[in-house]
Amino acid sequence: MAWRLICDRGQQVWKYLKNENSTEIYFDKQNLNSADKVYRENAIQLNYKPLNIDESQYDKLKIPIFNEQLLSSAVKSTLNAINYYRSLQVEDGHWPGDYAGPMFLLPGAIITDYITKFDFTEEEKYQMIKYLFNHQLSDGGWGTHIESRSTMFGTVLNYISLRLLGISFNDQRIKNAYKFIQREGGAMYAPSWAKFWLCVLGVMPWEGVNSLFPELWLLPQWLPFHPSRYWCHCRMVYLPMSYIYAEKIVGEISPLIKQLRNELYIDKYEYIDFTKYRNSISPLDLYSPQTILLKMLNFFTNSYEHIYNRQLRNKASEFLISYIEAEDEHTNYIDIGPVNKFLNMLSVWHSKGRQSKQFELHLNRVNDYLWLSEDGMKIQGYNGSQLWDTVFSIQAILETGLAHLYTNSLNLAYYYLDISQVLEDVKDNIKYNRHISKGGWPFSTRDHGWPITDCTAEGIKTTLLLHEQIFNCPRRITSDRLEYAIHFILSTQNKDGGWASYELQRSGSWIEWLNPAEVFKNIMVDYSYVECTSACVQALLKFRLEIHFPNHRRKEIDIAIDRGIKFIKKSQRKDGSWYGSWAVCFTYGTWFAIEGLIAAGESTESNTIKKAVEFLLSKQNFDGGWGESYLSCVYKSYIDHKQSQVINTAWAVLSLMSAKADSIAIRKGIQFIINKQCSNGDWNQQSISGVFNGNCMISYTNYRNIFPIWALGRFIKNNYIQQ
Ligand code: LAN
Repeated sequence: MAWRLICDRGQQVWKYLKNENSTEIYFDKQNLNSADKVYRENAIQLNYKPLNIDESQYDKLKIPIFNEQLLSSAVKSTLNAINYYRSLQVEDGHWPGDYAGPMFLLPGAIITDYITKFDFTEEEKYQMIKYLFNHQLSDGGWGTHIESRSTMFGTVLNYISLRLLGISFNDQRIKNAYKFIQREGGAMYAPSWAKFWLCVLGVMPWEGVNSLFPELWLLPQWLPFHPSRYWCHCRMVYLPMSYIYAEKIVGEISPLIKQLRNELYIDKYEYIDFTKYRNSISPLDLYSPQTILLKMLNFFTNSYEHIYNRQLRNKASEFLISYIEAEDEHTNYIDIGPVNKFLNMLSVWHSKGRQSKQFELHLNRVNDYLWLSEDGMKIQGYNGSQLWDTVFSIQAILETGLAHLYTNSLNLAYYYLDISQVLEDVKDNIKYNRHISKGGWPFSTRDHGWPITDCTAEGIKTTLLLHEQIFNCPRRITSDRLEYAIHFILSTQNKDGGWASYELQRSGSWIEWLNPAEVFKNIMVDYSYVECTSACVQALLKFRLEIHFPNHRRKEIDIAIDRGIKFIKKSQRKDGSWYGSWAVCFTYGTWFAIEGLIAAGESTESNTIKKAVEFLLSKQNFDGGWGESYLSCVYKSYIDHKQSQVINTAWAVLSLMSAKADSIAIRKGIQFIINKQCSNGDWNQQSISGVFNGNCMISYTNYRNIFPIWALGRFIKNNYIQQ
């Protein structure tokens, strides 16, 4: 195969090797979620060693064999599964995987490429075109993410991307997309995040968007609506957007741009009064409508745009660009996510120039976001999910009680934990509204460096587990590093007792009234989440048990745990479930809640647990599995998937085992997981399982291995101990 993934301390870069044959890998249009075949087939070819499982091997491994069939097949299935999965681990210890899914990210990269002429390679462009066509739907449009129905957000941006990549207007597939856009009334019905890109590209005048009021950043920080209080993702996206808006950056108006102006609208471009359409949005896209309050504020800021003071605007621009540069430096030019990555890059191009050192540094970290799968090349939702997949993989393998068989793999994974912990706060953290970082773990790599509450919690848990369970563990993650991690966790607990994702909640939830993004919910501040809270509580509990730290901040930890548990209980829904904000959906949230509660000593007879168990049991399908549609996340109520999903089943079964629930339901679930396994130890990729902001899905490719292994492992361990 001509493409290889090269990894270095978590950084993932796809390289095209000119001398090797390129083979196209088949993309199954039935299942729009990526199965990550390119990486996996490469890795399996290089690393896979067949595992000869016969009954006598179990004796050697000192696993008791019972006459009982299910247990025996569970053991077989687990060994086969780990044998396959460990071949996917790379030398720096992490498990790479496709972390894409959103369909509005690649356009940002392509538009930035077109304007700044940084030039993706021909091979990359070829794969991007393949990706975009692979995800075009039968009505000619594209969704907001790979499994969604067509939206204007997806269609307008991806249409433009293909045109910029050189696809002709006469191409039938482009014509179909063109018709879709025309049917929906033209590109002025795309949401504000798409309109922003249209303005930058020069296919919509800047009057087409509401004012971003760049001076907002100069107001005093104590104001409850000051941007420094927003959720870090929202803050870091609106930061470069405000700069670009202040400077009204527009790329060169080439003949192609002029053509696009004629393709995107129904009326002639010159005759359209774009100010009228600032708030227009297709019903296909509308998820979080603009409030009356926001519309009123827009009225004022739009009016201010006619009379603004040039000096003040310059001051705002200067402040914004220095803030953008600080974010670039803090993250080694990766930036917090793929949206601000390209917006920052464009800002730096404008302020420092194409030949500047800063632009060069940006260019070096573009590839961190690219991923290649059988569906083509895409921009991922983050620079990878390295740490997150690794901590879960470790826990899944350890759960089987077979750590002694996998010491190499676990030692390598420990190495990744070691090199990815953040050991310093960022420079001028207070000036740039950054919480402390020291001791925290990020979701991806240390170079990225934004620490996250639950990633830190899982980092602590797995470090302690490995210290306990790997023979001769080098213990490079020293006590003081763990104490800093605990300090990070204690410093991020919210007033409501829960934990948010990156930082403390810095303003009230009323601020959601000002959310300008019609396609996302709950983006304005960092709220407490059941998943993050449960992970943090579990980490504190595990740390408290350690003989090395018997009294370290004992009182504070005790109180933090109590408050966390209260938050979890308070957020249980009437039907006994918990809403999961970061994966699909109630099975995920409920799994986290149950694990946290049980770890904290909640009785399995308590009402809270009993109701949760009842909820899960009521959702089990006839085939023994559980299956939740991603629409559960969107509509915040349980929606069945057509088919049982292995990942949902694993979460449900793990929860039921923790809650010591009905063993028949558990056995049926385990049987379902085993039945679904492929002969090489893998599971087929089913529907997409991650989500953010209620409305956008994201792939977690390794979940299809991690969670079945974890569930099977717990099943074996439970039965092993009991008999
Ligand atoms: C993530 C990925 C990780 C995820 C967990 C750690 C799993 C979660 O428990 C807390 C929230 C967090 C950190 C999270 C938040 C939202 C992110 C960053 C993402 C889903 C990855 C991509 C997404 C980001 C917002 C995508 C860029 C799009 C914008 C709307 C800015």
